[in-house]
Amino acid sequence: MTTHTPTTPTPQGSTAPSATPGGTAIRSAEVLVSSPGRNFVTLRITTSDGVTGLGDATLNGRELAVASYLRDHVVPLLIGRDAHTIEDTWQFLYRSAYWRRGPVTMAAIAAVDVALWDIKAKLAGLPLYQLLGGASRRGIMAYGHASGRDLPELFDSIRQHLDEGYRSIRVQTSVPGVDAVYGVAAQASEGGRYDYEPARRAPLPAEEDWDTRAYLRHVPGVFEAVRAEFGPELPLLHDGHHRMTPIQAARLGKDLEPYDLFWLEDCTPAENQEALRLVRHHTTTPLAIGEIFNTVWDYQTIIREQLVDYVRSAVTHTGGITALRRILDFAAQYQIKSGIHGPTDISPVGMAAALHLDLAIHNFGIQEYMKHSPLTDEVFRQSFTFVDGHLHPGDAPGLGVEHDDEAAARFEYQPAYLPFNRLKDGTVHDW
Ligand code: EZ4
Ligand code: CO
Repeated sequence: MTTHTPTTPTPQGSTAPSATPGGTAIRSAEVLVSSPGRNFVTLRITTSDGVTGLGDATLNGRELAVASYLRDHVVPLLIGRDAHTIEDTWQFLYRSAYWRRGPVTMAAIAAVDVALWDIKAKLAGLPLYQLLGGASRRGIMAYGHASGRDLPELFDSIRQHLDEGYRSIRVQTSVPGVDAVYGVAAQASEGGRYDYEPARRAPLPAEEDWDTRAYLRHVPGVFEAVRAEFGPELPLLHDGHHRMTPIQAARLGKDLEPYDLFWLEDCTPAENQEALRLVRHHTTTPLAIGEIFNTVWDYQTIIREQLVDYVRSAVTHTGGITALRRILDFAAQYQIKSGIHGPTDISPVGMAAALHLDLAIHNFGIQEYMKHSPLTDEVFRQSFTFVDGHLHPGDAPGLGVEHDDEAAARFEYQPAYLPFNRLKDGTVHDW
């Protein structure tokens, strides 16, 4: 900011770089909260020429905190700023808040960042990936979520995903003696689709149970059965969802080696980066981590010591395209690839942002992709395609997603919580 000639103070009192000619000053910014099947928070920025950009600000189970952060503390700072100054706006929001990092702050910054990239690409008349360096591949390999309470149900779910065009599959399974387990559909919903939605719309979180020893005994046999049924080629993934200690994770990684996993995700709680050293020394099963990380600092040790193989951050929870691009460029120097978070709590806006980044970067690994519900698709009109296991963001200018306000008005916000876990003796455990 100091290198800029001081300009007339903008309405928010800062000397932001002056708006370039052509009507790119930000005229308004709206926070749109809707619940088409599940809750989404969307930021829409409009320039003085009426060009709009969208950003996803959804933080599953804590949605209104980000809506307030944006509405009460960020939107007033955006009015009058030059929509083209993406980097300056990112630095301004990150540094001027003084209170740095954290999921709420970084989700809010991400929404602004992505909306400004959308606007810049629309003004250029180009799909966003062209501004990020252009396409580095023809399509984006995506994996879906198969699950089952027993092997026949799991095999059905895998076959269904193959029929839907998936060519890489995450496998989650019930554990004998444990009633409700993360990532396993309670039942085959109408139409036979296993639809697992982690955030339950209710005033209180659902309670699930957990037993790590039972899990460690059960899971290797499941992967042995899946390999026997589906053969050696199908890429298989598994999510440990932060439940193991380092030594337990090391054992699971070793036990799963014969089944050639694409990755084992979130094997230990993510806060302690050093925990991955022990796991890494004991197993060649590839590791993925980071869906709950917010900044590059959460990856500092992990990337420098090459303790994982895939970075799992979402564009939406890590400060946007600007910040995730930096994390992935850092990771690339250590042969670590992307595995961008993409469950249904990332809105179609957040998914589109991920796809443009996936297409452009060199160190792309895989993209998580759970199809959104038909209700969600009514509110968010998308232009991405999914063919033979590969996604493509499409070639519409910008992100390629439009928000239908009329449709959104039919779906009011409903309180929703992620479940949580207790061990058999009642102790709260990582979920
Ligand atoms: O539980 O996004 O890999 N994917 C996941 C997700 C997370 C949810 C939490 O909001 O672990 O399903
Ligand atoms: Co996960």
